[in-house]
Amino acid sequence: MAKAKKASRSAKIADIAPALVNGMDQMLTTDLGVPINDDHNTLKGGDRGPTLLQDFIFREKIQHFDRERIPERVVHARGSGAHGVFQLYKSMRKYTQAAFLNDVNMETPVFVRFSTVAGSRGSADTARDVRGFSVKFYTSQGNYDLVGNNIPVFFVQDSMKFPDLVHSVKPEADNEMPQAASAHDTFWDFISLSPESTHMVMWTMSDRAIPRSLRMMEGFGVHTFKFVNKQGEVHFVKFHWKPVLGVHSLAWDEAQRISGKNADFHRQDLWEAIEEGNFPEFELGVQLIPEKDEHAFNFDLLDPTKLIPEELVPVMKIGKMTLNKNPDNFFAETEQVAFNPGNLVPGIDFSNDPLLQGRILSYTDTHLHRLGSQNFTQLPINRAIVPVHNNHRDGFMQTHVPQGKANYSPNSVGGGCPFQAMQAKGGYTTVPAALEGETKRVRSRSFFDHFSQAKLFYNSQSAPEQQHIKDAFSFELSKVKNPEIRVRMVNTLSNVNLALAQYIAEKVGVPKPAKAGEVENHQIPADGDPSQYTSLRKKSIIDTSAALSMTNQPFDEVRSRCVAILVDDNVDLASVSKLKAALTAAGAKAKVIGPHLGTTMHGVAVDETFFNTASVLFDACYVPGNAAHAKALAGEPAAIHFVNEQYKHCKAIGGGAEAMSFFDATEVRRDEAVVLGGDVKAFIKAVAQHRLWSREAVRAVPA
Ligand code: HDE
Repeated sequence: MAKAKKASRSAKIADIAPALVNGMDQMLTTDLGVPINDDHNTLKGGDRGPTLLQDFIFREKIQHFDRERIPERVVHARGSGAHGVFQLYKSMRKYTQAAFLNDVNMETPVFVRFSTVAGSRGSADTARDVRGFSVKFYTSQGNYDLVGNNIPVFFVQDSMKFPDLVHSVKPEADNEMPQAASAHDTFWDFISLSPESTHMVMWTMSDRAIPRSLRMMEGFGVHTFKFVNKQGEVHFVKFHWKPVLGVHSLAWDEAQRISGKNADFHRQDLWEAIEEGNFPEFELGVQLIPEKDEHAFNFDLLDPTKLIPEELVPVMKIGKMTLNKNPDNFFAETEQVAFNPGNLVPGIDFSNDPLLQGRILSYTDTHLHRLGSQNFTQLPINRAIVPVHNNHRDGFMQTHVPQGKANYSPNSVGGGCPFQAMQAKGGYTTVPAALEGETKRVRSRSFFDHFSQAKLFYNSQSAPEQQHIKDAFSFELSKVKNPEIRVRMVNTLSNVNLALAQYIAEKVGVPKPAKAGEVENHQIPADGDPSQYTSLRKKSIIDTSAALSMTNQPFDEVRSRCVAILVDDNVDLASVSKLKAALTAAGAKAKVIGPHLGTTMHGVAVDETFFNTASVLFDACYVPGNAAHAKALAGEPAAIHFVNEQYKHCKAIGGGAEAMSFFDATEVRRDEAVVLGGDVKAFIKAVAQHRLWSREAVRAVPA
């Protein structure tokens, strides 16, 4: 009866305003559907009179606008999102009952948000920082979130320390400076008093912290989780994301310049790649450790400052995520998405990692504050794709309209619904785990080896990568005003590598250490005995791990690489067209940079000008054309600067057979990534090599 009434009511409305009801018309209305006749002028008492309070249209518009912002995330405020799908290669049924990891025919929708950590929502993309790598899987058993980073370890071992860490890295409390940067006193003060952070800062001072693209970085679940199969058997698991395009970084000087030239560099790169059909792809990998081998390593699996070297436990690739759709609306999706490492599905469980345990609380708490109501799970981006039935009711911004009286369990008035899911039908059960010992506020001694994996990481880097780490520490610590902090940090680093510490000491004006110094751990309880808290000096199980160096990643792709073709007004159309065709056929993006927009004298369409763009926004450059063109371009200082800067940043540089005279006017010296003479194939190969880092040893370009 009630249903019939409703239907006849909407039929009537449809008769009166059909377009308004079915949403086919774009007529401007108030939030309650009242058509608006004038949206440009407030209601006034007379032509030049005051605005009247009775203007409900104006009041609604301004009051809505006044409330448009929600609190930004305390960390990871700056982020970019994308939709996609996850396709399993290999069933994991043997290890986990998670349905999306069992059936290779199932395609699971995902939403991903990449982020920086320290900067605020409007900060630049290319800051030196950890990148967040969060994935929400909308599975047939509810939502599962893998909320990781692009670095496999973390700064602190216990969630109690997270607010301290974050306060120290954020802009300083008195003057709110610097934005999105760890190069300041409070961060290094905290780090130099917390030896457990040493491994992680080796990573953040490496090129991993300045990715070339969000599409070209690894992702890690960081913590150890558990896979549980139908028989209740447990395997510990570490999650990895491996980018199909390989892992590539920017140069630090380049990253800083990009921050000024295009603060949205990564966001735009991700957006354009998806729009152009260059869908970012990441393979999901797992490292599996049988439960019985929990103590098989000389570090604790529960310690989030440790990784499991791939040489000890190989990464098994089990599926691929493809990001194939940009969000329709930034706020509704990327800003309102609520990730939570506590969102599990049957077959996946927590380990006792004390950092993970704290996160289980923190994320929901954050969402309640940021999104304003426990009903944030009803927002389209957070909603499960399977039906949700429970007795949760009411609250701010409730959008469900439950039917009937049964809002409690057990009930008979609703036929006992919703009823509990049997384990055999996929009802979530926590895997039984033995607990031991007394209640204690403590850090396990098994977490006290603070240097062996920091050493492993440093020793595994190629020579240019090690130089970049030296440079990054020298840069960051040179920004630290308090010399005591610099001394303390150099002392910490003397435990990782003495030559590294000595190099940095010289650069930041503090005494060079003669040997590895004792490191004080200040994270001890008020009544703690400091001798019980000194770092354990363990040796890593292996000396180097190839997987830790970016040099050992794939280098055969130019797909979506951005190549600048530099032209003057008299460049010939044929040479540009041929070059463009070859680059595009290889999958690269080619953009013509010229003296002005429009077309050149011989009809070459110009995409960007020397005035509105910059060399740092391109992966490589090429000077085409004939001798006259090369000579004319040599008279354009911006073109000379462009090429010199690309050379300085170790990029591939190409030139047509007749373009030599242009290069004579530059600082470019010949090496394997400078391909002059018109061999476009060889040039494309050089672009795929990403950067010729060894060129930095020259350090001769004043660009
Ligand atoms: Fe987070 N973290 N975190 N974190 N984190 C947040 O949650 C927190 C940690 C990570 O794209 C916040 O919704 C605590 C490790 C990512 O929306 C907050 C601890 C790792 C994102 C929070 C950690 C991460 C966050 C802020 C120590 C890598 C962005 C806004 C116990 C494995 C998610 C929000 C997105 C966001 C708390 C440590 C990754 C405050 C307490 C370790 C990728 O809840």
